[in-house]
Amino acid sequence: MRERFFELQRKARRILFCRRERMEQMRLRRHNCKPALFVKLLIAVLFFFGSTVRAEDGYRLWLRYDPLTQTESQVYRQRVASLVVTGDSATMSAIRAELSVGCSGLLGSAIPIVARVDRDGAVIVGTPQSSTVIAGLKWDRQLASLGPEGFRIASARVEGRAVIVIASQSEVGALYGTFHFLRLMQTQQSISHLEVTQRPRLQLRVLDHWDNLDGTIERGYAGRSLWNWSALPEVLDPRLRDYARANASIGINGSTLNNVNANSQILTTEYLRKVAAIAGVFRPYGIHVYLSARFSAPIELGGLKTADPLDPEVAEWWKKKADEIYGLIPDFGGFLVKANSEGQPGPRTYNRSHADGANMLAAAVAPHQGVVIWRAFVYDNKPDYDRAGAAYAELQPFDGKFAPNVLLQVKNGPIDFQPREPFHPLFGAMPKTQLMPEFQITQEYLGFSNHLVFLAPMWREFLDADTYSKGRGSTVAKVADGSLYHQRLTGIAGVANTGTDRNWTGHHFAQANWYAFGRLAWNPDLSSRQIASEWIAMTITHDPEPSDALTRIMVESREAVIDYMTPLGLHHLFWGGHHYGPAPWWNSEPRADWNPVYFHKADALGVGFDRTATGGNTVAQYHAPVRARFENLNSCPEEFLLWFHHVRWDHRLKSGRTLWDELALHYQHGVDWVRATRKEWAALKGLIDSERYEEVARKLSIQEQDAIVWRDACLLYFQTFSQRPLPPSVEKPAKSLDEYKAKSILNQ
Ligand code: GCV
Repeated sequence: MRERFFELQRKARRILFCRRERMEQMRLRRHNCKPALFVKLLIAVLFFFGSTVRAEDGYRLWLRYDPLTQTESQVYRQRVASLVVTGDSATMSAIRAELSVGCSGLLGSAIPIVARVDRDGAVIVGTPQSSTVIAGLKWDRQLASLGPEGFRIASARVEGRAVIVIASQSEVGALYGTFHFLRLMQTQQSISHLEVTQRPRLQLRVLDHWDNLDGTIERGYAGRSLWNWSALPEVLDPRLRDYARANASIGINGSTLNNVNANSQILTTEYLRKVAAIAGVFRPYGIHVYLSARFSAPIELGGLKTADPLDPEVAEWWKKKADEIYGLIPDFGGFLVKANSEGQPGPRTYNRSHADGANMLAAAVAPHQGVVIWRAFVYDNKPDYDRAGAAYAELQPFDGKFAPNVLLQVKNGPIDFQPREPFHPLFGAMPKTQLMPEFQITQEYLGFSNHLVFLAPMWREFLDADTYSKGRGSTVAKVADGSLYHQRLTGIAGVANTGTDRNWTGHHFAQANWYAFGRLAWNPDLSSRQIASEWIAMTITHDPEPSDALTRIMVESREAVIDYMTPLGLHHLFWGGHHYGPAPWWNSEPRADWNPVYFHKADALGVGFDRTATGGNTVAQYHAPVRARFENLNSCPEEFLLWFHHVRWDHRLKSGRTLWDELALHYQHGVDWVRATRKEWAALKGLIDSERYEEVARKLSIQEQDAIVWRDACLLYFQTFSQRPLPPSVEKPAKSLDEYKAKSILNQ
């Protein structure tokens, strides 16, 4: 409904834009001189080359700035005739460079950079400090109300000239405004009567890199780490700057450089110098560097006998380490910590609480305005326990006990970045703690960088989930942005999907997930459809037909992947270790709660994890109306059915079909969707540059093969329990269960 509304809104805006622009054009034609012949010729030549479908390797991401059509650029050129960006700081220089490359590229010829407003169509960018023109507008109060990173873009008159002003209190805010302005043109919006004010809803918008110091990336599917530690600090890869540009363009303002499964070497002086060099490249783009800190570093680096957070020597070691870091990197963001989780050391090792650990580190960075981001991804091996309830049990009792500069980073769901999970019950359960959602952009459980899966719908579903913690409307988005509990600090993190692959993310469409993360971190209300169509316009095509088809494909993709992987609330059916293909039979991990059989609990009667009072009862961690909805088999949303209930194979669902039949049809639907998508993609041949067309086509064929394996392997395995035939519309499996068990898809 909401998506439909935005689509209609977009269409209406387009019509208005065209009408307004046509009138504007007529008016301008009457008053302005006609372009000289050579300019016309130049534009024509540029447009000829610009409009020819050409090879693209994806490196430029959504910052391509290829020429728009002649009609559009002619209209825009009336408004963008010169660029006035005064100031010599690194950020102002970055703004000048981006605006110049962006405008000149989009409009098909160089737009002059000038020192003064000397014509209509000047675009003025800066702050009241960097620009006397902006200071003269007396926007200070309004800019102050937009906060340090917010901006205003408005059409105005300066010295009798019609101009566009992009202003902020800070230079980084002006940079964000610049990217927003460029995006307006990249997505072909009107810039004739601008009045835009924006401010980010969340303060810390951070990409977490699970990059190891040897250059590998945990759960990375797009090459090696972007940080070349052996060449740093002397050699600065130009790609670092492009990484920073891309992030700034979508408002990301933090980057945690190393894996949460941390190596304490990153905190040695040698590595800190390298980190400082990276921070130097990121700084003009407003990106703060964070580091994952290994809790036992005082032992490994400092030679102490303990890392007990209540030991004064330990606290002193961290304080000195923080002082050293801030000496080298004055705008260092802070520490990210994975403690007492999956073998990592932490305060529980010393019988101290997570709050003890986090607060000790927080005290070390507090004098420097740093933060500690403490991860809530903790679970324990106890007999008969439900892993989904572990983090709540361990952390909720400490609500209100964390220092003011601590944020608790909580994954969107209670297990582990599954294709679908209900929202984590900690959201809405810790009103006195600053909770920071953690998303996984890299597709650990979603077909790596082989499957086309647009993740915005997943994140939307999570942000829109109603926790009911303060009655109806207490959405996760409101918990995260601080509006529900008035938190001082807010933030959101996404585990990055970037690497050294030329196209950054392995799959061209995976770039859209990086983009979507940044856009939602800036404005958690944006619709998936809007984000997808923006990204397509900036990255793939402006042609309305393919754009519409691709937007629909992207928005549908996540549900389709759930269908062929884990429909109806199933979860964690993945092959052990790499988590790529299906292995619902898997039962050989050292911990029970790493095995698919632990999660689906299939037997002759039915399938699913009973998390109600008759089972693990972790449903009780949700607030009353949510709990009741999930708890009752009849009111539980079918997409979470097997997450909360062990359901009989012959149980009838809303469709009137049995659970078994419905399950089988979901799997088949997932495969059908990939096949249909391949056909739709094939129909776009010639409309999309051949390089990206072929690469995506290749990935889609892998996706189809994988979807078939998922369907067959899961249905054959579950059939050994249900003992029921497949419904007639479900295809016969291509291989036997034993064959699927013998080899993971990765080795076929
Ligand atoms: C970085 C999952 C992943 C691990 C990851 C962990 C985490 O378990 O499989 O690779 O470790 O989550 O988020 O800490």
